[in-house]
Amino acid sequence: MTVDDRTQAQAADPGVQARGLRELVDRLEQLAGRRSALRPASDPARTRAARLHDHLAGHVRIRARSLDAPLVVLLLGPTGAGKSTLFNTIAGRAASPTGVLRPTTRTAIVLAHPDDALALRGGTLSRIEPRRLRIEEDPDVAPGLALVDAPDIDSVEHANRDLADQLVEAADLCLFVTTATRYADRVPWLVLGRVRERGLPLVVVVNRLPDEADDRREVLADVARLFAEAGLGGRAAEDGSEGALEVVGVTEGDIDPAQEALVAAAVAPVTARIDHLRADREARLELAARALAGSLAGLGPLLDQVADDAAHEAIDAAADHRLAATHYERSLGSVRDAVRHGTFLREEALRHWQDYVGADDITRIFSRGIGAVRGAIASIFRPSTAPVAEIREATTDDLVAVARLHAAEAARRTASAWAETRSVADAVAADPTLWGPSAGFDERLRARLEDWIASIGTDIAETGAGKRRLARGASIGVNALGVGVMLASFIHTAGLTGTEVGVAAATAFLNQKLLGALFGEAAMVELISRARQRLDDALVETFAEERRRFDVLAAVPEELEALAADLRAAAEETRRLPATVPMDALGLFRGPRAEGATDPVPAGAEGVDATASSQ
Ligand SMILES: Nc1nc2c(ncn2[C@@H]2O[C@H](COP(=O)(O)OP(=O)(O)OP(=O)(O)O)[C@@H](O)[C@H]2O)c(=O)[nH]1
Ligand SMILES: [Mg+2]
Repeated sequence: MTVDDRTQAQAADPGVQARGLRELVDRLEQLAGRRSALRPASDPARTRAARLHDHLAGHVRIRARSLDAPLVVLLLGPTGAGKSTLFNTIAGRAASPTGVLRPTTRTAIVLAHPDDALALRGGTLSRIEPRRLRIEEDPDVAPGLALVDAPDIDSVEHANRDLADQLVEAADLCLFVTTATRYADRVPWLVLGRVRERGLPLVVVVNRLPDEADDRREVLADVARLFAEAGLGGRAAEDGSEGALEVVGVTEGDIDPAQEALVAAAVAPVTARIDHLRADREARLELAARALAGSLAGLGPLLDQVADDAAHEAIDAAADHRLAATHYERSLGSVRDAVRHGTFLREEALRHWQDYVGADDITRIFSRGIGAVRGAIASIFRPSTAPVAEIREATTDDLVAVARLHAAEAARRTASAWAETRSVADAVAADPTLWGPSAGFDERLRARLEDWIASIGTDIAETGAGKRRLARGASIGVNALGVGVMLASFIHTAGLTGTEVGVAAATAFLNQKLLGALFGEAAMVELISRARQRLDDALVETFAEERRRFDVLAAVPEELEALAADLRAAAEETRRLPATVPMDALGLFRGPRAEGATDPVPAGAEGVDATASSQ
């Protein structure tokens, strides 16, 4: 037997298929979880993500474990169609309030045998909010089938529609209730589209039909025609021919006010189907298998849609990040310009420095040659009077101010662009501080600048170490030299354009002469370029920090791309499932007990296989 033969044999083995299916469901549920965790960016995407979750947890998982779990028959339709009235008629009591005020039903009302109630709560109906779920336990109804009265699908109540949608994902059979006058309404077709996509077996119940037989026939034929036009013409029969959609008529009857129900005979065509399913386990299994097959066939398209959502969001998220990056880079560029040309420096601070350096003396000395400069330096500078603190402070203040201005500009531009962008508008609206620089911006930048100035001091000490120059430098004072290097980082002759004359140019000239004389030309250039680099690093870090406030609000494109790819791969996998899995493996999907096998299978348990031989 070759590996291929073995793989094929395994693929044909119903036990392997059933296990494989359950493993696939586990992985799909993880994917659905990842999708929700990555916060879908729009309402439709949210709806689809929730649908995938509800569908996997409420139906596929339950049926992949056991076809014997209680069959869920759902009464669905527009408000006032008479769903609750039908429900009460079948229940034989006023279990679900009916009414003239629309909409009436706001919770899912479930009629089930007490043995089934636990399985339903822990399984099919586990994703329904407990306050929106009422299980009417009735020991007199046969176990194995739960009848659910749903809220309407067309009311103004969003919560009603959401709940009805959740129930559609969980059901095994949909009894779509409409009336002789309502069946052509537009809204229900949206929900019916999902019923079709999801492969949910469907029976249409046309309530309140006229008495006259011809009129009744005419209405029912028209209903069948409309449903067929909408692609709901019924499933393909075994022989490949198109099976007719089941359309069941209920003639308008008198209401029994005590039971809020019709006389039992009026709804006989509906009750007959339910009674048949209740009485015949094989019929239930066949329907459950059909519902599972439909579910599996519908998974591929749904997974693809959710993958598309994730892929679109990845593109949007990348654009959001790019937008923030563009604005912050532009603003950082403006700060760099200001730094490079020293345009933010106050003239008075520069003058102060010049006075200290003794501009007049030094120019005179320079004219006599470099040797004289070295000899005279110590006598010119008066370390005790160096305006180190003042100039540092003025420079830091000015640099912080110019950086804040541009950080504010970047924040304002990014926030206003994001406010217009669907994927991030809510995040911007929720945090008004995004429109300006972050709280503590000044303090953080100031601390970085202090570190920067300290690093210049260290660099000067190291550059001059062991050299005669240090002695001269030391006599001037490392701090004073530090100010020289600091100023030279902003303004030096190479960075000045021809138009920048006056105090800035003069200071640059003096600084360079002085530092060059002390450390040598090459070491001076090194000192200044290292100082400039470290200053740039501090600014880059500060602006990155500012931008990060935006970045954390937008999705991570790579995560969404990976999710989309995984969802697409999973969709392909569902398409490769043999269409006949549930039917061929019928025995394996049956629950541990014959009639009314109702205990929910604990997560991860392989209870279904163990009982295969006993079925
Ligand atoms: N006379 C008569 N009234 C009916 C019939 N079927 C329903 N009704 C009435 O129609 C109204 C609406 O019926 P419900 O059963 O509450 O309708 P629903 O589909 O459950 O409506 P929602 O819960 O709002 O979605 C009630 O006043 C019922 O008494 C019928 O065959 N004959
Ligand atoms: Mg109702």
